[in-house]
Amino acid sequence: MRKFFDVEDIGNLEKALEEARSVKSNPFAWKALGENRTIMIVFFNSSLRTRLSTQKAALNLGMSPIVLNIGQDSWKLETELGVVMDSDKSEHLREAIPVMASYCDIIGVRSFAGLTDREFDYNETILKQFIEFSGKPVISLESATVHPCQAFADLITIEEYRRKKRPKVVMTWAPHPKALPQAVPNSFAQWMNAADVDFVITHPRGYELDSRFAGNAVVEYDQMKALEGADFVYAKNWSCPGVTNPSDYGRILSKDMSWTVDEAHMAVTDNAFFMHCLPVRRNMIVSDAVIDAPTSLVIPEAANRVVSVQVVMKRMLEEMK
Ligand code: AN0
Ligand code: CP
Repeated sequence: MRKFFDVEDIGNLEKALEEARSVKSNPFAWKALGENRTIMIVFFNSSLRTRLSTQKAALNLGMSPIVLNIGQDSWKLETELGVVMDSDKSEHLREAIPVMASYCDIIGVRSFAGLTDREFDYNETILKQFIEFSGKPVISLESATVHPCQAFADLITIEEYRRKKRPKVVMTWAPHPKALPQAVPNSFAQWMNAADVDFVITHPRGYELDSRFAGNAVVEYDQMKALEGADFVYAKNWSCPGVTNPSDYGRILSKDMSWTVDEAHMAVTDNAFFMHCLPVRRNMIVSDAVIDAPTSLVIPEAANRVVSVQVVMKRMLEEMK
């Protein structure tokens, strides 16, 4: 595996889930694989889970992690090609990437969407430079349009908790005070479309996800109707993807608090489990009662972040042998 970005990169999902189960039940079984190997974990943005789970998974595999926070620990990096570098950015990705790559065997990158230039974001301009200029396997740790380690962990969690062969999974938009990227809902949609689940997306009009990720998923604009009979409720805020109106890209179109997932929303489900990738704003995205209920999976879901990224790194290491 040279890159982990799309659901296709992991291949057969049943096989991946089986591998996740063995990694979870025996996390140190592949400790020899990572001997004398290094993963460079590069952050352009904040993180709690991704930073810690990726390091933990590397250690489980016997690999050494190096973490770099761009702009805090390093020089500020220019990401656009062909510009006159007269701003506060001292170094270009074009040099920084091959230098970082020369110190490691795998690179993981977190670089959020800027939410101002749709083309720059949706072309994955930064991640593509990492793939092109590093010559090393690259893992997206949430790049402009995708967060595959999260979606894989979400799928592992659904597989662990499902009470039906083909559960109904509803992804609902929820309000948030700041404009957030579409990476999490994009990847979740892409992975759910590939999985054996009955998948429904609900959001206010204008929040339609790019068809590259939403595929043929059912979109129901009536949130309550969408939630009826759900087995899993996956809440997430995202800003306008700019599909119907490109000039709205990255904007907040609604702060409608009636979309906050509370007990009234959960009451129409089939005693659904609640999921969120975290970090979550309480009483904006979800009420205290719902996130604190025994049906909330947010903590086991976060714990599975070690498992998902460990499967990915394990496969990359196996190909290096
Ligand atoms: C980010 C997002 O919505 O993409 C990271 C989520 C994993 N969330 C925030 O910035 C709050
Ligand atoms: N879910 C997730 O990626 O969390 P962090 O932003 O804290 O890494």
